[in-house]
Amino acid sequence: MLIRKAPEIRASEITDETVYLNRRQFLAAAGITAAGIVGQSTALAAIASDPGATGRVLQNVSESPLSLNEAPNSWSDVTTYNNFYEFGTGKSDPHENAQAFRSRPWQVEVTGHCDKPGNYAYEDVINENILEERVYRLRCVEAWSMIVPWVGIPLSDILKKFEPQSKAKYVRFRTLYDPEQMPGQRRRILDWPYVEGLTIEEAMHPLTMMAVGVYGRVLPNQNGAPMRLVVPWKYGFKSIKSINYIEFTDRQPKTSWELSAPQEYGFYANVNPGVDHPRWSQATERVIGAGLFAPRRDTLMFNGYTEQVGHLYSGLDLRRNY
Ligand SMILES: Nc1nc2c(c(=O)[nH]1)N[C@H]1C(S)=C(S)[C@@H](COP(=O)(O)O)O[C@H]1N2
Ligand SMILES: [Mo]
Repeated sequence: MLIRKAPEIRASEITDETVYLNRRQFLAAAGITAAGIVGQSTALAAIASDPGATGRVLQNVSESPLSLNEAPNSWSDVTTYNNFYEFGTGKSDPHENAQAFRSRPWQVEVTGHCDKPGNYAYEDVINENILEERVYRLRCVEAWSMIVPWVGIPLSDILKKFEPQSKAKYVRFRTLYDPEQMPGQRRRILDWPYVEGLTIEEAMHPLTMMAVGVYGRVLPNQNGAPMRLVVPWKYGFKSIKSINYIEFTDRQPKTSWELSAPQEYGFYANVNPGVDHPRWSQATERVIGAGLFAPRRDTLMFNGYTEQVGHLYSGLDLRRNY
């Protein structure tokens, strides 16, 4: 992955000091208690007046106690500063090149060690009546971060429907392969299609979610419509977008970045400020939207989720298993 030098940062990113309402403030302003509501996303209230926000509003979104109590980045940060190499390697390429992408109708192939394999329609995989909003920090391996109000379903709820067998030790995911729609796939930047994987324990962990929306609305294409993984304690590249294939397997799957540069990217990719990328430090991160002169933020072990996920890695050498 490329890191940009300061002169390549667009002016719009620097001046984008958009409405940094404290989350509690906007909850109060919207007349909503911290206990949460069902029916409308609270983040949605914060951007109700943002003319840039697009996409169908998702109904029946409940607030999750697993959310960070921090203000999310702006709609514009979340939907125009993206990594999605199928649509180009620049940060604004996905937003520019994914507009015409057909993310509906959508089929997902489910295969491997489970009792209910098959081809499922989006609607069979995602029950839009049980959506949750989860405000998580996204920490990219390139050492930048932002806070995103995702909407989705715990991945475990989805995977259980396919009835995984005891031989299912890992779950492998794949992005759609369609070079006609995805111009980045016409160039050999990666060995397409993009593939990712998790251990079954990681996949079933309550923090792991399948996102289908952001800011209370259907996920924009550039964010991985119609469904993408969100694994908040791992580097962003684990959160594979536009998934159309899920496989239960007994062998640790190879992932796209591991295949492309095994000395730089491993299977686990847990956020770890103590293990530097061979080409840059992982100790701190640039906070998107904070302004050019804002101090960098200290990166936290497991992106701040040590208490919740640390046990998954007891006995694992995190320096070797990067
Ligand atoms: N299929 C696919 N999924 C992907 C990527 C990609 O290039 N292709 N980029 C990853 C990286 S590096 C990051 S940081 C996140 C970015 O998610 P966002 O653009 O929604 O913030 O998506 C991840 N998922
Ligand atoms: Mo990333």
